[in-house]
Amino acid sequence: MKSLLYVGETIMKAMIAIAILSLSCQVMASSFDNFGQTNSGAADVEDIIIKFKSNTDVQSLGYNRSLMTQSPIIQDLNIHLLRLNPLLNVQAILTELRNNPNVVYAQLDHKVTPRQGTIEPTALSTEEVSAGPNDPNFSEQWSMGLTSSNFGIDAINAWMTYGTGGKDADNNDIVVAVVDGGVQISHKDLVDNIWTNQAEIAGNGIDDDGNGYIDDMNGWNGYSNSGAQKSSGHGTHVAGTIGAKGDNQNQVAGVNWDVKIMNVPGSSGNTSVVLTAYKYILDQKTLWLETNGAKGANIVSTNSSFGVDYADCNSSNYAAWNDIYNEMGKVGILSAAATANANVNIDQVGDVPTGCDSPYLVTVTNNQSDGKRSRIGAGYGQTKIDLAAPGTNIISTWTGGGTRTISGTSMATPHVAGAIAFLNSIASKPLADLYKTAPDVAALEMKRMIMETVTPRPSMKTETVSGGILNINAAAAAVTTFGLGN
Ligand SMILES: [Ca+2]
Ligand SMILES: [Ca+2]
Ligand SMILES: [Ca+2]
Repeated sequence: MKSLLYVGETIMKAMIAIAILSLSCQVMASSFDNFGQTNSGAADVEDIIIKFKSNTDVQSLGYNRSLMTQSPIIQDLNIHLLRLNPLLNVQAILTELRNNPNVVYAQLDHKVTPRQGTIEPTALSTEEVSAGPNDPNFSEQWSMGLTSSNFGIDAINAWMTYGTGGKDADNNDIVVAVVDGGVQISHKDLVDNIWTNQAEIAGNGIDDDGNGYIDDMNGWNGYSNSGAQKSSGHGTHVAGTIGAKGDNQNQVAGVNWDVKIMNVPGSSGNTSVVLTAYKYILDQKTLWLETNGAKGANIVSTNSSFGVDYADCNSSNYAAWNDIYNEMGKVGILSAAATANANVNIDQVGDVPTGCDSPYLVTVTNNQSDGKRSRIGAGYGQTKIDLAAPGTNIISTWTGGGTRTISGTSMATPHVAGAIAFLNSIASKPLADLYKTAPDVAALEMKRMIMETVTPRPSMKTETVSGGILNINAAAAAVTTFGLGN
């Protein structure tokens, strides 16, 4: 029995060894995938995002209808989703499509994931708390202060000097689109600051305002491609940092005390879901500009706290991303984007979207209160990561009506998205006008001023483009005097 057992053990060990060998081959294959030319979302990505040069379809390019179905994602830009028959070799089809003269690009419909991390504690000084709003949890919002030992965004000084949000110099609402898991729009500290489509009537199945979207009361759901609302803790947290109502004796204060938050769920799942969400944002801003503010929404920033790790955004594999950020940029929308929650050099390993070349992205890493990049892990890159913002131990609103303290680049980025809206609310008349006459130029000027006014940090010289942490008080000095000739 003993020897038999021993033999049995030997066989068992051999089997385990074979199993481990085969497992590590699979792991090698999948990590090669991450750094290689396909995708990091792996096996579940079988659909293709395609952009045609003109309004056409794959059938007219010679593909059989039974092998490929096509549905529009952004019709105006000729961007479609192709669902392939599983018998087809996706890589071979991709290669064929990319070589077709009628195709601008073709890429896989990659998976994207939210960028949230773990939890730890910090607080504002008593002086800072007494200078700030009356919200009971404000003392926990270290990210709104700035002292020699607490590297927040200097919001308290900005609020005291310049204002606390509200409309632009031409009396227009300022809108931030939260592309996330969804915002709880009924949350008591958010409800006053939720964007509402005034010309739409809820639930009647009619596109009352004729903007192309039925029952889009507060935004658009990229998952269901409908006006149906959706909320998540993550999205609600992001929204609170951008614009929880300030000084209302309730919970927390956002970077803006008074802003309009558009709820555009669509941050996880596939790229096509994200594109559906962005399309709504692009359409609303385009309509707003075309109708001189009568319709649509004055969106100045998106918040994008999600992505694909280790992906080369500027390769043909992810071409849709730069395309959509550039299209939104043309109508004056910057996109604040969270980088990976890992200590990786994005310049080297790549990232979607923070490795993307589009100049309309503002890419954000996560700093902790001592002014260093977060020890829970946060991407960096001297050419790809624009700046840091506080993302470690951030208290904000949460689903169910309360608050929660969490960490991640997801929590850093809404400080930047909120800042873009805040800075619009106090911008000089020339800058507000530029946002209407040359919105792309205005957006890039806004980005430049944010980048040039960061709180410099020695360690961030080689880790970010700007070399520091978002400082909205210093940025406010720039935007309030923009174009005034002094
Ligand atoms: Ca509508
Ligand atoms: Ca309706
Ligand atoms: Ca509040």
